[in-house]
Amino acid sequence: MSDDLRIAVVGVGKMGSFHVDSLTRRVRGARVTVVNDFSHVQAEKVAGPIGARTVADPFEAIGANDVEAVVLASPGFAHEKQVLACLERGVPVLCEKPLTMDGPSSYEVVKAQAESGRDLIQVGFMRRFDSEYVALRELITSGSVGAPLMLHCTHRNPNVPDSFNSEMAMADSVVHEADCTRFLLGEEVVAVTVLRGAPTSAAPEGVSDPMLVLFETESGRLVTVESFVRTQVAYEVRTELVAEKGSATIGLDQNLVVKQAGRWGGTIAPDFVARFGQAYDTQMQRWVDAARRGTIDGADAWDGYAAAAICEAGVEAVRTGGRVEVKLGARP
Ligand code: ISE
Repeated sequence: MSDDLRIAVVGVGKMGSFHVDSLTRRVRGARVTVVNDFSHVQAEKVAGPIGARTVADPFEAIGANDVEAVVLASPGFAHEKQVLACLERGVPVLCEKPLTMDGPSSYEVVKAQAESGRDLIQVGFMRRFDSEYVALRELITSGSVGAPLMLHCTHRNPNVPDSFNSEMAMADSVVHEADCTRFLLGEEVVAVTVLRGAPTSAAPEGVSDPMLVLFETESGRLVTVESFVRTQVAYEVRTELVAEKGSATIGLDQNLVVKQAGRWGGTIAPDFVARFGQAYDTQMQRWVDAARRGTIDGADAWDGYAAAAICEAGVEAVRTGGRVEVKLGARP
């Protein structure tokens, strides 16, 4: 349709090409017009079948005349300058996590957006759109299980590249629980402690995998996170809420239990795209609808900043093995 929102997708690796597919086949009211990737071959492979054009420079893609909104799925270290370029041009941007690589640079982005006077930045914390997380949040806000006291989170990946060390597990994986804690409990995280336990033999020398992370919130609630990225089994993300008058668990992979030929069982998701595909698509539709109205609908720049600050403290806790406080600047 001619009034479709015209979108540039910057970075078309696993996540970016999923977003292109989502925008092309499942999301209404949008069209990918420009594709950028540091690999020209990859950009062509993704752009060709949908009739989009490729642009070699990400900033040229952000500034193009046939682009009204931007999806950033480039590597995290590239986000800061690219997000600021979107702000400068005044186009809505859906930026994959992390917003930037550390708290101070994310805070600069928060301030730059406040100065621009428009909410243009949404951060891709897709679990906020997953039906189970939404149901858990509704359960908490309904008050039917009483005040929330603790969360116990499990975050397991079947495998990751050898370069994925303990710091990356914090910044790339546990960042989701940092956001979910804030989303579910509605308060800031004030301290992070990390316990590095016995590692799996699948982990490279010196890498603590699994590790146990503890978040403390403003009101003193505790959140445990088991981060284990080399289980060699499947993708498992669970959260148990412990409240004053009840508890609730999500992520049990129990939607389809099959009984067949003397066996009983179900399937488990192999990776995060399989587990959170619905959440990614819903997030994209809501972002497109909001961008067409000139706003956002999901995690904002402040949420991206808070998660970055929590992970920065978490990375220090990984290195020092101690308790590290999270320091947040004032909300502009
Ligand atoms: C990946 O980048 C994600 O965002 C996934 O949701 C997470 O489970 C995985 O550990 C990360 O590497």
